[in-house]
Amino acid sequence: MPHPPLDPVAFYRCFSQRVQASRDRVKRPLTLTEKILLAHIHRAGLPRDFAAAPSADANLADGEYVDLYPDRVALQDVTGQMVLLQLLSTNRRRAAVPCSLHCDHLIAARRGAGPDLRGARRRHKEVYDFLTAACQKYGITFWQPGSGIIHQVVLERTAFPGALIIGTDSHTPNAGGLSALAIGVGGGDAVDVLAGGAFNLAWPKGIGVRLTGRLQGWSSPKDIILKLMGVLGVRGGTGCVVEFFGPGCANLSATGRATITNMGAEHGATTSVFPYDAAAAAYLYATDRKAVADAADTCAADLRADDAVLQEPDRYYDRVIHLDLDTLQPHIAGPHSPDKTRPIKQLKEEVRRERYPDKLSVALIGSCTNSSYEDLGRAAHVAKQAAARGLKSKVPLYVTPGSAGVRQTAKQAGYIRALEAIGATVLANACGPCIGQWHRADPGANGPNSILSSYNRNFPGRNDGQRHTLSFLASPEVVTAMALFGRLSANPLTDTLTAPDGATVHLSPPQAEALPKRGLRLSTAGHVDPPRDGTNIQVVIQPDSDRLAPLKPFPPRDGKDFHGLPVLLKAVGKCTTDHISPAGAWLRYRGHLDKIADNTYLGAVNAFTPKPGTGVDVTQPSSPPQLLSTLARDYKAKGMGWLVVGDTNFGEGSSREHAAMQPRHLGCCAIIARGFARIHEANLKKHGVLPLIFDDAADYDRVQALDRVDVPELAELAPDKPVDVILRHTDGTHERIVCRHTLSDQQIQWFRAGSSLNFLTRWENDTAKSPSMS
Ligand code: MIC
Ligand code: SF4
Repeated sequence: MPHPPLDPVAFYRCFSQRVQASRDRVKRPLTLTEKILLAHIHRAGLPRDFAAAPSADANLADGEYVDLYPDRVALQDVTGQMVLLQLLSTNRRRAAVPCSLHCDHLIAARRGAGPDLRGARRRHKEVYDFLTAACQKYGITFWQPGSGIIHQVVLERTAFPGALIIGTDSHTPNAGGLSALAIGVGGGDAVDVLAGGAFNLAWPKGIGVRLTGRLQGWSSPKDIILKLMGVLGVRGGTGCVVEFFGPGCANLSATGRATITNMGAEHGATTSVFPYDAAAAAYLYATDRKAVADAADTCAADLRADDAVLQEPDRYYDRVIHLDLDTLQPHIAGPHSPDKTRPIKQLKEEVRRERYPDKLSVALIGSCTNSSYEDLGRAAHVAKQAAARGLKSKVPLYVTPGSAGVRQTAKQAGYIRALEAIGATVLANACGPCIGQWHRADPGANGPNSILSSYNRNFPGRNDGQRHTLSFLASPEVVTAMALFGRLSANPLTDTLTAPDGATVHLSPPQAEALPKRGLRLSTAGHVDPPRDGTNIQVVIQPDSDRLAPLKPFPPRDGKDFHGLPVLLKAVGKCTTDHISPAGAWLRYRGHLDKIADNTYLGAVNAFTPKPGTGVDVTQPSSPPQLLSTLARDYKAKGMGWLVVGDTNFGEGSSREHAAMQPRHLGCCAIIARGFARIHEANLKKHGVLPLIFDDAADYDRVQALDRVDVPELAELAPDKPVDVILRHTDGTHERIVCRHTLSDQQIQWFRAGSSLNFLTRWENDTAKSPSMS
């Protein structure tokens, strides 16, 4: 049965009561993050229904695990396949909470929206049919290909202030622009919640970002997050929620705020959030949700940090950063990392010094982080100035609108026409080149070249699969302007263009309204609501399919210590999920674990071999290096487990649980790293791989190519207890090193059971056998 629509009046009444109860209990003012988390904590033994359960005690200790009950779950088509395959292996008959699935990642950019969509429907029919049937079965709303990118659609339709949302995509924090606490998770977390369990989260620290002033000229919300990326780096937000406050917030639209919270995924924060106010309400009106705004208005004070927090932020946030929007310059990030940022005016000199290819080969605007009506409006304003003087983009320029609603409204406003007038190709409302779904045809692609986009990630190989492409990030308006210059070293704020008639053209700063006067044109087409009863719907997977395969449970751990594990890979430097399980062409195998496992660690740089993605066979060290997936399969066939050694922020980037399931499927027992990205670490725990952290980061250097590694005393594994690891070197010597871990009692049980899903299904079976527990 579909879930009943949100009752905003009941939600906000209850929200306020819970916030008040929590404040009384902890006896101090609360941040917005704390309010939303406390309002969604579950106390064992109480009904889970939001309206029924009072909020529980929490001592708000950083890092302590709490059980939360989210209001909604969002899935997309490539991570969603694994979620639904896991759900099929439980006894669940219907998703326990409202959920939507969005078809956005599989649509490849080739010729433009129409043909690309038709191509995707043909090529991915089997997967779309599977997703449709599984959504119908579990009562999940299905958003068809073309309806939009998950985070823009969630913002437009289902997110609401004060909500706790989880989504199987790292950019789920986008909804923080509308004052929801929206957290990117791996599929395993979504399965737990859809199956009726809790979302287990380590209590985050708080980073407060105080905004003052108003953006000027070419500066935009993208520059706020790019600036912040420079301050925090790709790890600076780890374990924290970034909460914005201060008078500058009022000058940003909800979609502009969403750009900032979306890209917060790049500094590793659990999520980011803005307070609720008139701009958020305006967005609710524009997306046909006046009733939600009216109800939220009744408890607006509970949808922002308490006044005492705002007066003394240093007392209540672990760190406070101040950004003055009046003086903020437009920024550009890149290449290869989103935290390599600088004001545009500094890039010219750097291009020369670093010998970055100056000629831009492609420019792209859109992606979930910058594809709103306002974004397209500002880009179109630049395009209009150029078109009026007969200028065209000097490089191919691609545009991905965020949703069908944005596209339609932008079309009506003339934005699409303005962009097409300078030569832009408008692609489907989908991820496309942002995730390597891009049939790049320009000649520039064949060697080192520079591309510029308004996307959020720029890891090597991400967009076009070519590690030699240098990818830079900026706001949509800056990308559009730079496309007119065709040069990376151009500064559209100061440089001039020459029109075909010889006249000098100086682009003036972009201007556009945040929202159309009559609201966004949201159509009812594009989504399929589930039937009242889907229990009898059959979800068919063809036995010979290379796209989908039912999941076999991972074997439980046998209780023995790990002994003599070879080191499959010692990753050097950045090892993102794009290095561990690349996307692009591999996205088609996201529903087939064994097939996609062939790409495992394909992009990882191994300390022991010259070519990324390869490793040395410890059983035949003189043989040539092999593909890591082949080597892992070989060890597995020989009955040998193995481990991986990683550097800092291991598994940075996406939420894809494939990056944990694939190694597990191929026999990975443990990963020892200098540190993990939050979602990847959670995914490893969920799928029964032991994530260990070098207590002394320098011990990373002790690991040698042909070492065999023991992890003794696994039976003693306990929360907060260090774990000894023994490195046995080939010269007969050994070294004992100390590792830490962040496993809770429950997560240790998952490890022993082989995975959290094994643990869940065992629990379900026990519950079914014992009527007294049902
Ligand atoms: C991404 O931007 O990397 C993705 C593709 O959206 C991923 C999800 C995935 O790998 O399916 C993410 O960010 O979580
Ligand atoms: Fe899609 Fe790119 Fe956003 Fe990921 S970051 S959801 S691939 S648009």
